[in-house]
Amino acid sequence: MKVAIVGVSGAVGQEFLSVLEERNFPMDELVLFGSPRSAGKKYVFKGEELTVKELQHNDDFKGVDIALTSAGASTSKEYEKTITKHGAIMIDNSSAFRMDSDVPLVVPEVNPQACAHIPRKVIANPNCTTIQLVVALKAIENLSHIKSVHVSTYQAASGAGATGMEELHNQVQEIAKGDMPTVSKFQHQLAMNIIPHVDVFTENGYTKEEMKMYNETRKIMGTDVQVSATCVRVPVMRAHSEATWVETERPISVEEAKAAFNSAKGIRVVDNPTTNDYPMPLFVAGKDEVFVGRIRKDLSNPNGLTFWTVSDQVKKGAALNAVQIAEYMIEAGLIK
Ligand code: 11C
Repeated sequence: MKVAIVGVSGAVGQEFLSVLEERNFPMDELVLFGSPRSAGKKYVFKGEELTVKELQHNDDFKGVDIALTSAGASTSKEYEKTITKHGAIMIDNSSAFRMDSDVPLVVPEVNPQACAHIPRKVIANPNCTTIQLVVALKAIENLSHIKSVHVSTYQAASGAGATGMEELHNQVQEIAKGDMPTVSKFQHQLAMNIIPHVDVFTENGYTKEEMKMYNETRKIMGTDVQVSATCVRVPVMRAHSEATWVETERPISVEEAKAAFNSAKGIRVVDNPTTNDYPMPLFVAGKDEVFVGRIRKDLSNPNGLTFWTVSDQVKKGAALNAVQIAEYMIEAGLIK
């Protein structure tokens, strides 16, 4: 098994390295690709130093079985054929192909069966906000069909990559020194602030990030669920949080929901108001699961339930989900 990482110098690329090592992913060889700027950089994997090759239109992907790509949507579009032409399966973390009808959009806890049909040899990894939402929704959908979802996100700086995290870190230091914080990556100062604006606005007044939650959730769940999202950037370094309200066909009790979350794959329930226990980004950063807490009835709707989720955006929201797709495909005999 030969694996390639494309975009290895970015936040998700670096996370691919640590997730593959942490999970002892079954492979014989790992090759790293990056932009001309990161070509030549060296990274250590399992004690071995690997050098980043420049991503180019050549035959470098000959012999590669799985390519984990996270170099932005335009790079993914430009290099799709170069990566897949010799048979490599491209598991792509960008938004380039997510809504293409011939590309499955996969969260292994929800719709692994979609991996069986890959006419373009491309599988898309959903947006991080969608991944944690659908892992939680699936547990409820198994009890009763979800008709609608309202969700408000609290998204960490990590969603904007390494430069987003760096900007928040620098702003905190600048403020502590009494200097004016430097703003470049985000639309406004993020430290000591929240910004109700992630990605660009679309014609209907929602942002692209909010529309990704609408479209991607429907594609992954394979249902007609209605989704209305408000996506907000918060001054947290890593791990996104979401407050979610669902309306189901029949009323679901808190006990039923808790039992369903407890037995669902990929979920850890932390929900004990008497001891102030609920998921928080500070404690979820670096962990694999989607953490669920604050499970309660929606007071405005007898068929409504509300809960709070937190998940590491760089890990389950990106690199880990892609690696889990690859693991599923190997287990299911869909690769080799
Ligand atoms: C953020 N969710 O937090 C975005 C980043 O479609 O893969 C991920 C963008 C994407 O800013």
